[in-house]
Amino acid sequence: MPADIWKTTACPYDCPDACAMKGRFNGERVTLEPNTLIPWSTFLCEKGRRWAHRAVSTRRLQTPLLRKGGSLEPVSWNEALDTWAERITSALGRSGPLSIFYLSSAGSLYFSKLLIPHFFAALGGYTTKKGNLCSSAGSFGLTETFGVVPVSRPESLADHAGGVLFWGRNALETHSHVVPLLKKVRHRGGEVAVLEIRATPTTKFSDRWWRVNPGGDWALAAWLCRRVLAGGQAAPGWTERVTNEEEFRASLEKLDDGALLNAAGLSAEAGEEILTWLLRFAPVTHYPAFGAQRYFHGDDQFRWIGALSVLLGAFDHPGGGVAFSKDEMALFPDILKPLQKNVRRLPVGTWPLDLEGLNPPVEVAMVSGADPLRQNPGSSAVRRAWKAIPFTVCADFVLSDTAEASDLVLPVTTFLEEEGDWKGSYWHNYLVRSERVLPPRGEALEELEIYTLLARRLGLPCDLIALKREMDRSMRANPALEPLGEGIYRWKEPEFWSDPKSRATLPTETPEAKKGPEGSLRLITFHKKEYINGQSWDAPGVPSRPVLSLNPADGIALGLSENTRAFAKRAGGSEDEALLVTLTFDPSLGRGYCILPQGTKGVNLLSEPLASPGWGAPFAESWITLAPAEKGTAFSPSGKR
Ligand SMILES: Nc1nc2c(c(=O)[nH]1)N[C@H]1C(S)=C(S)[C@@H](COP(=O)(O)OP(=O)(O)OC[C@H]3O[C@@H](n4cnc5c(=O)[nH]c(N)nc54)[C@H](O)[C@@H]3O)O[C@H]1N2
Ligand SMILES: Nc1nc2c(c(=O)[nH]1)N[C@H]1C(S)=C(S)[C@@H](COP(=O)(O)OP(=O)(O)OC[C@H]3O[C@@H](n4cnc5c(=O)[nH]c(N)nc54)[C@H](O)[C@@H]3O)O[C@H]1N2
Ligand SMILES: [Mo]
Repeated sequence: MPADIWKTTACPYDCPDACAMKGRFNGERVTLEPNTLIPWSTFLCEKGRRWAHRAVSTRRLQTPLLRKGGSLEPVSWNEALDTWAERITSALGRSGPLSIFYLSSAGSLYFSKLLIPHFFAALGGYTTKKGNLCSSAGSFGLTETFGVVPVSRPESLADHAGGVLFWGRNALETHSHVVPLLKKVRHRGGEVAVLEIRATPTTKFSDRWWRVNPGGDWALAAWLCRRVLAGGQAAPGWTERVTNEEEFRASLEKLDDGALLNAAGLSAEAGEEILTWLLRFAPVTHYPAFGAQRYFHGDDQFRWIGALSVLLGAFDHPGGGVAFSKDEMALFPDILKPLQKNVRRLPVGTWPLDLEGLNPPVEVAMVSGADPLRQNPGSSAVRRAWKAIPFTVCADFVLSDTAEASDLVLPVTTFLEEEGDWKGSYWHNYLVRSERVLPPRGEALEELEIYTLLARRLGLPCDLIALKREMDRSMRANPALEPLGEGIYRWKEPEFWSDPKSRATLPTETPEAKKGPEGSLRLITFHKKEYINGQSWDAPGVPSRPVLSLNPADGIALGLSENTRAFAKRAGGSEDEALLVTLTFDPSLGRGYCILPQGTKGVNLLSEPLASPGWGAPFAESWITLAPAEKGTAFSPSGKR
């Protein structure tokens, strides 16, 4: 096959690695390969490679589906759009634009998704979410400390870091293209270390790992700050960049070393070992996890990690800062940002509870690139809220949990069937302009076209396809982007740490530790290598019954045996919310908590719908009880599927 039929594309996932790909289609099969014009796109991981099968999968939605007499029936686009437009018109007439609810999330991070709200701006307003399920708490804490979520460039870490400290980040599974960077640090004589609540592929890869209590990172960081100052080991220039040195010192003085180590779950010896390691491998890049900010005090976790990095010379030595995340759409053209007028926002973690009694009420809800019935905390509350909305619409390319429960399901194209969209990264500094690899499947339409057709039916002036062309033109003309060929661009993104204007305001308060009810275990859910978020439908080897692990001593204390089935239930939740799990014992875990992979059906029955500061979803503020599920038990909840 001639080389010129390879098209440029990029993996759409909410994954930092944002790999550039080459794709081609022979009329039957899609072939994907990594595009190494982005030097980090060295290979395609298993979940990314699967797009070749996903694109042509028989599981793809082929036609719109409309709920008729209880079940979803295939209908024409005309019927789908007419019904939808009618429901919107009557809701607008009764309750105004705030009765229209739009929910988007992390299904695809292509730039074009940011254009959809133009439709809602044309409606005159809408209701939507505030915060996101992913990074809100940590980003909030970092912004409070540094004024922004600080940008680090992977090239500077690769060239300058003496060590990398992962604060829980399970990079070997969730960010695997960072490995060459880690190897470069090691090649210079540096080390990689991890603070974790459990053994992971990342702890196995690393040179050192220490176990901390869930949510205990802030306390370790605060203890280290005290030790560094007491020992005169702080970087000489740290005070010049700090706006509140006196207050910070005063608040550190009030803290108690024993209480901090206890909250961190570490011995004084382990603390000293960590300090010695940090000083030996300075400058160390602090690389916190999304997992480490899924607590009520997720913001404080990152404030204190930020403070420690400043004391250890984040501003003095390249490679010494915090690397978490950044805005992958930072270059989305400002003039194409939709107008945000008359927008009502509900916290992403609690909207299902907040909908009740809301005035004006939500009458029509539409979801795009999101599966709240699987991925939001508190699945039973989400399901109840979704069912209570008079008309619900879900755009997806497969029948997600949310699609299955909606009144109208719209089949969308995947990125592989779309032309001229853009994808950035929340880790590296390259962007991709993607091309169409294959024609749309079945009757699937591009989401922007669907909303444009709907706007036309409603008589609204809103052409999203035209806006996308404008976005593409504007991106191509952006002087900040250096074209490397084949639709791959490099952005010399300014780095926070090397900017002489950068400042930090260090934390002066410490959080309270939350405790669960007697006899319950804290539940920590984590991401898996094999699939991303809730998109597990085509991942091989996912067990039909989720596997929950706990410390063997907790298992024995609760009268549970390994490799048996158990019902897991939210402490205080009802029996019909229980989830049937397989139990395993994991001695790498501490006492009082248990772990379960996220992203399969039913897992979020066990999490609490809550909002943390910064409008994050604190999934780890969930406590569960476990009961053996012997044969013949009367306790047989619906969650067992
Ligand atoms: N218990 C627990 N729950 C969690 C987490 C956890 O750690 N524990 N993690 C949270 C985190 S970090 C995140 S980011 C969220 C992610 O959860 P969501 O934001 O819901 O993301 P996904 O599950 O990846 O995808 C949602 C849907 O988008 C669809 N989709 C993909 N591409 C497109 C597209 O181009 N258009 C449309 N219309 N649909 C598309 C997919 O098929 C899928 O059904 O989950 C959160 N939920
Ligand atoms: N293959 C794959 N890649 C992904 C994803 C995926 O689902 N699959 N999801 C993508 C998305 S949306 C996101 S947000 C990122 C998530 O990337 P990560 O942050 O790596 O993922 P998590 O699994 O949420 O959390 C990482 C680790 O934090 C640990 N942890 C939990 N609580 C604490 C704590 O209090 N302190 C410390 N030190 N550690 C703690 C958990 O045990 C877990 O191993 O990955 C992205 N990449
Ligand atoms: Mo995420």
